[in-house]
Amino acid sequence: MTGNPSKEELTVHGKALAVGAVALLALAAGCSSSGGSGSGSGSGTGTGSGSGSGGSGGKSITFVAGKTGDPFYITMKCGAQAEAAKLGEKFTATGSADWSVPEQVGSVSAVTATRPGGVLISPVDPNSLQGPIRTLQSGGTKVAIVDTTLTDSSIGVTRISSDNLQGGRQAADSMAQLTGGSGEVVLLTPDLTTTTTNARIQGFKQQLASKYPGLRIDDTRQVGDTAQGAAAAVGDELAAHLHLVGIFAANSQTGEGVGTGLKNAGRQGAVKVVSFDAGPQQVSELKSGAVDALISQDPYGIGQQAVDQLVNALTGKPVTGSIQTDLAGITRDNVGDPSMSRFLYRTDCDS
Ligand code: T6T
Repeated sequence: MTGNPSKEELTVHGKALAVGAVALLALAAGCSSSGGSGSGSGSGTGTGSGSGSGGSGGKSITFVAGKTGDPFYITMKCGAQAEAAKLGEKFTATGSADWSVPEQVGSVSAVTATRPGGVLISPVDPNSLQGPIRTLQSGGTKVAIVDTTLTDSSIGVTRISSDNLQGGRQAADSMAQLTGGSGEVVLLTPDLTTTTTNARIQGFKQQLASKYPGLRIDDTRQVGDTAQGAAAAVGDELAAHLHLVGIFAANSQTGEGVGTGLKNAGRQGAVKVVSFDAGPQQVSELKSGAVDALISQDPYGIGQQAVDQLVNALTGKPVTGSIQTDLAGITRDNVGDPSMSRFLYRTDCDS
């Protein structure tokens, strides 16, 4: 991979980050294409038309996002697209606007019909996408599973993601520091099927059980993958738990809603918030004080590395079967640090 080298102080893999006062604990794919001279359009299925003079012999690489408008996937697309362009490979991106099994199954079928050389995909469900992705593979396409995972870990030539279990533990460390390690906390998650958010919740719970017995989880709420769902849940939780000291939101959308929910209830600042991811709105809420810490991923690097591995697979070079990318703990104290910039997500590839 050609991304920024891991900085020792930012690398999580078991190490806590110590940056700032709160010891830190620690894309649309809207369908675009590049590499060669590709172009793509809209949501649904993107098709590229680049000339692709790269080592794979003109085969294209396609990204299937979990949710096209999500800054996490937009940033992943930017990394994949830049890497494909660098290697001279054709690139297209597709996906659906919602986190939806039927829509992603439709995207995979449409992509399968185009017989791409390689596909990087974040499956929105660990089981329902297995059949369609096996069919894609059996047509000769090399597959990289990125971010979320499948139950059958033999599918794909490589799996690339953050260490989400460790990220959940890191979020718990952050919560303990922010709250002094005692009181009631609530966990918000989009659903109970997404592998990444499940691992984060599991890591958070494990860390509380082993290190912070004074922090008690009062509720784990499924709020849907929307800020509105999270904001409404925060209102309910504040009414039900008068002594709430903290909220952990397991991804961007849930994190975006927490600040609104707290502001609506006049409890901003009184309840500490740790959220996964670092979309622009999350970063702005961190700066304004609505949110206290972000556990951020490196989606750009995930996209870059997936393209590298797919090109290796297509050109007969050795492929790394499993890659974990870095996490970073971001607070008001370190958010402006240049070393954090690769952990801040984008809403377009030109910024
Ligand atoms: O947290 C990311 C991603 O890792 C997860 O699988 C789904 O939610 C996000 O896209 C953020 O919204």
